Amino acid sequence: MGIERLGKALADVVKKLSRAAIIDRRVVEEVVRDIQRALLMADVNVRLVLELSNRIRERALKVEVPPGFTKKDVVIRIIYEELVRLLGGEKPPRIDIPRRRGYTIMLVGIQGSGKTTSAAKLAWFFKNRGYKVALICADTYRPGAHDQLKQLAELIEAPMYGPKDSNSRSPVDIALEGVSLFKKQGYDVIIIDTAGRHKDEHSLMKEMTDIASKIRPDEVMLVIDATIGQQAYSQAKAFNEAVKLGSIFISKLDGSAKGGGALSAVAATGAVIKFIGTGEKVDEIELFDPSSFVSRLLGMGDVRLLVEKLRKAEELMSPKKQEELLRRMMTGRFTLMDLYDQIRTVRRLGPLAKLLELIPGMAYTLPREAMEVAEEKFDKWMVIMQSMTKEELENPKIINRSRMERIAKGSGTTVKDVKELLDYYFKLTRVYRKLLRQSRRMRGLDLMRGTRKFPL
Ligand SMILES: Nc1nc2c(ncn2[C@@H]2O[C@H](COP(=O)(O)OP(=O)(O)O)[C@@H](O)[C@H]2O)c(=O)[nH]1
Ligand SMILES: [Mg+2]
Repeated sequence: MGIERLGKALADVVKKLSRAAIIDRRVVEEVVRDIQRALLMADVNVRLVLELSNRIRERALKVEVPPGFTKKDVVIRIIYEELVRLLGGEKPPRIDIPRRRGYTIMLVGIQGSGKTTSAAKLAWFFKNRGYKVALICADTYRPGAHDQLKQLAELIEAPMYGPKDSNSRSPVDIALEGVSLFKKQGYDVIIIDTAGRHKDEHSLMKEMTDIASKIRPDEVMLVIDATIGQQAYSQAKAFNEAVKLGSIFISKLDGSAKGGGALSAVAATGAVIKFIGTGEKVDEIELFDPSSFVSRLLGMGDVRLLVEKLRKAEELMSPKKQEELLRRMMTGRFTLMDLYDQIRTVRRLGPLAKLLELIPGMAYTLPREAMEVAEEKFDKWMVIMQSMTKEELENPKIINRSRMERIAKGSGTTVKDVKELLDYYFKLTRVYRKLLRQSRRMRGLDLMRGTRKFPL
């Protein structure tokens, strides 16, 4: 099953979810089974599928849906986050190789996985970023290996080391000579291409171990073919046992490539995917970005935006945030600045009416009909507050008639508008104080930890 099919299968899961009236254990189980099926058909390793689906199940059963969102949104987020997490987290890997130190990258992988092509791609990539790059051919096994890399090296105008007639030489010696030569010449990045086929797997792995222990490369990069399916897991594991892998290059992630192999290779090794190859040409290389990979997988362009919004909403209703707010209110330190922050956060989140209840006390101070015009009003208030001085925002009591006139003029509003905002602010602080007295009387502050709304 190709990567598009996996995406479609996951999208179907999500669709099914949105039809469900409630998310109970039965629905979650069904969804988890569908996800498992989709991942297995995409060649993701069985153990990994179980691990992933267990985590998704566990989180989905505990789901809490912030106002303004649907259960579907929250479950998409869980699937997205678990997949991204597996792939090494949200940030794309950083390429910050030091200059002039001869940073060595040793490529490993079986015959045909794309090592030689990827070596040239990497050289092209780093050269384009201003690095001095050199290549070494330590594949003494396959006839023609030398010429293939030589041609590519000429194409990108990088030097290449390696004897043409190499089958009498040891790959360890060739690699050692090449590295010492290029280090002396002050190259920044030295890329070593290796063999991928031997009489048996054991002798191949031994050769890799030998080269790595002599060269001590800064980074061993596994090149793995995205189209090989279930074998990806055992292949990656075998190489990782022979030489500790630092990173992964997924080749052939173009066309009908399977996505699951990539996931499995990561799971088998704990190494991060740094690059993907998307074609046969030397410039068809991309830095791997886990979140865009997973977004593509889920077939939804805006999944990242959704996750972002959900996180903000959650932060707003987090007990910690509410408690902090309570403290500020309690000590009379809830200022217009705080109000401004709150309104701005809420306006960024989108549909307002449903989100209003995220702000403690807000729903009690605004009458029903006010909710409907609140969006417009909030925008106006933000403009008004932008025309205030820092001093006025921190200490609204000083805003007298003449200040009001200045603020109204500066914000293109009327004194009546400014007064309305201030009335609202003072009303809000009064409500806060009252709520506080009540809640303290009723349960004490500690009991409010973890509650979403005020215990009225
Ligand atoms: N479509 C596609 N083909 C690739 C990619 N990388 C390598 N290949 C092809 O895969 C085949 C094997 O590549 P090669 O670099 O010789 O693999 P090696 O044996 O590991 O050195 C060649 O035909 C390459 O053109 C890729 O990202 N996309
Ligand atoms: Mg090769």
